[in-house]
Amino acid sequence: MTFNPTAKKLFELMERKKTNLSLAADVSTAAELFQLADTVGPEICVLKTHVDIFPDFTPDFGAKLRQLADKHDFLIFEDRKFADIGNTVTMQHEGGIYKILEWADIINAHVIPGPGIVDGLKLKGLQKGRGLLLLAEMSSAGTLAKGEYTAATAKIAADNLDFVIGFISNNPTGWPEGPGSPGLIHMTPGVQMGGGGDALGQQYNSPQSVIRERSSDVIIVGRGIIKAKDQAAAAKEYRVAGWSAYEESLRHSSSSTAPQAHLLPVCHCSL
Ligand code: S5P
Repeated sequence: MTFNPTAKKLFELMERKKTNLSLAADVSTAAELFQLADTVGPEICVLKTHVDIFPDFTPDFGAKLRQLADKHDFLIFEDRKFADIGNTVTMQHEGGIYKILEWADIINAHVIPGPGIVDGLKLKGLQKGRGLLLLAEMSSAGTLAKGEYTAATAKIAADNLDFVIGFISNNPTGWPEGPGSPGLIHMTPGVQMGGGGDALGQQYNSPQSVIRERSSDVIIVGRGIIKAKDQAAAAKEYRVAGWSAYEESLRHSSSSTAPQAHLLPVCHCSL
């Protein structure tokens, strides 16, 4: 069970808004991002950003996004994928022009450097109540994040339950040693209604497959929504598909002897 305040906020807002949809807001400008966040905000639990893709980034970026997060009740996840030694990631998290620590509720990291990366991010993140997702698997073809690497990631998470809130995963139900410590959240990218992939190795599964068959908790959807003619309608469609699959999982698990990891957030009473 995670003891992190951001995890608690996330579980509560998912239940309140009936959504396990995270939008991967990979648009071309910050102006478009703010517009998109305002349009689809009511449908999502988490807005995922790549702040370094915006040519019109300004120092008030974080404050503007936080206003939208408060307006629509969602969390902000900066998909920075930190991957360096502890000392360096501490500076990357807090400093530079983006000042991610100031505005992102959730960040993520590769564990390729070993557990020191978690210590480095925790140094400033813990006191601000931020949460960390570890990349245990990836959605792209030929990923090296599998098997022993995934198991080692789960172990690092288990050793840091004050700060690690869960994983970026692809198929937690297939992990040989189970999907990590109870209560950790699984967020899965590579989601589109029709499945398929893109020309650069991305691989898609449907919301139903990701939540029901692969036992994830949150679907991360980018181009499935961004490229739709009606983004609000597409976001609603993904929210309904994701949430009904999640509810089916809950019903199924309550009648099974082996509850899935994503049931445990419901008993967040001890957080
Ligand atoms: O393994 C991964 C991990 C991540 S965070 N595969 C991914 O695709 N992502 C991110 O999810 C990626 O950086 C992008 O922001 C989003 C997927 O976008 P889509 O347009 O393919 O849905």
